[in-house]
Amino acid sequence: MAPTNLAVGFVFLLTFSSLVIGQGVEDSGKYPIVVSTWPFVEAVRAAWEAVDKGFDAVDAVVEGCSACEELRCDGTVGPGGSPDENGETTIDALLMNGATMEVGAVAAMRYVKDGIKAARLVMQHTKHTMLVGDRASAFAISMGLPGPTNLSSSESMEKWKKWKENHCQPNFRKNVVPVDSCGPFKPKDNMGHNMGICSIGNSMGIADSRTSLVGPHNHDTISMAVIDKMGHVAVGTSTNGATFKIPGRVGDGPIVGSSAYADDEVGACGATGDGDIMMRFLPCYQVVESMRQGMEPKLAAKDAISRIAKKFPDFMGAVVAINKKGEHAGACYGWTFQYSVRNPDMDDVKVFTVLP
Ligand code: SD4
Repeated sequence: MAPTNLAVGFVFLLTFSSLVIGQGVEDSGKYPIVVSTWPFVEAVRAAWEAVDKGFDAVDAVVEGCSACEELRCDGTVGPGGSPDENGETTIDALLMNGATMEVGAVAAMRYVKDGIKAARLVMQHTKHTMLVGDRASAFAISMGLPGPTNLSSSESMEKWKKWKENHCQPNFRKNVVPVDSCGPFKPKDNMGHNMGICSIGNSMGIADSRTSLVGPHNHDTISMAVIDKMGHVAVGTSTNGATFKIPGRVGDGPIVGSSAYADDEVGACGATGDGDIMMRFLPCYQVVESMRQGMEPKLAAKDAISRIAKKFPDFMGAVVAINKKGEHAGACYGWTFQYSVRNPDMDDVKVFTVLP
């Protein structure tokens, strides 16, 4: 969450929403229900309004995620945030229908600000699952979305200029020379493996380089799950990814099973955090499959997170799990996580806080 928004957001939460604090929070459920990563209260309200009116889960997810893109939630959803090494903003988004297991995704999409609507176009009007880069933008525009649009904002440009002035530090490169400038970069010689010596990643230290790049202030994705009145489940994710990423980078956002997963027979999961690490573990697929085997949402969420933490003790991330009864729980590692819920028992969106 952007630091400037933190204080305002906290007052807002206390005033308009219940704030529930607890570790591995779980709540007995009901549906329809909307669950979203982070205190993206307006997005959850938009999805709730849709599902309460009778929209199906897929369309409610699109309404909710679109609201966040328009609001540019925390600067990390929609246009105008997370500049890459070239100062450009790109968008990753995913939509999954848990009734049909159809998926639509766009990755590293340029010039189009409506990520989740582009993902819906891929799902509903192609036989593919994911389109990437400029070709994803061209497809989205050809199918009626506005563009080409400059996705930068004065904030993203300002952030990028400061980073350039700081010799492009920190950055996502490793095992390259030079280490202290903006490049051009070349692979570092004597990496070790050519000579039968075990190389342990980055000589600067993986932990140090990641923690300075990935943190609560530059890593908030909306990942939303909805169960509609018919009991159908859908999920969606939208993000502009990681700040100062290498152009071409695709995060976990559009990777099905990583940032989100849904199956009508079981429930759903949404994830947020260090996507470069998380996508190696498909945590949301893991959560849904664990629930299928009978695990409660709380245990399934904790298990998926601890599998990652065991291998990457410096990673930051969280998942929120929801079963088909509407019971939900979150788990996190490396940071405090919040997720938002609206169900028929609540007067308004409730924000749950999960401690690491
Ligand atoms: C990514 N997971 O691109 C996303 C970013 C994010 O909270 O903010 N997650 O790595």
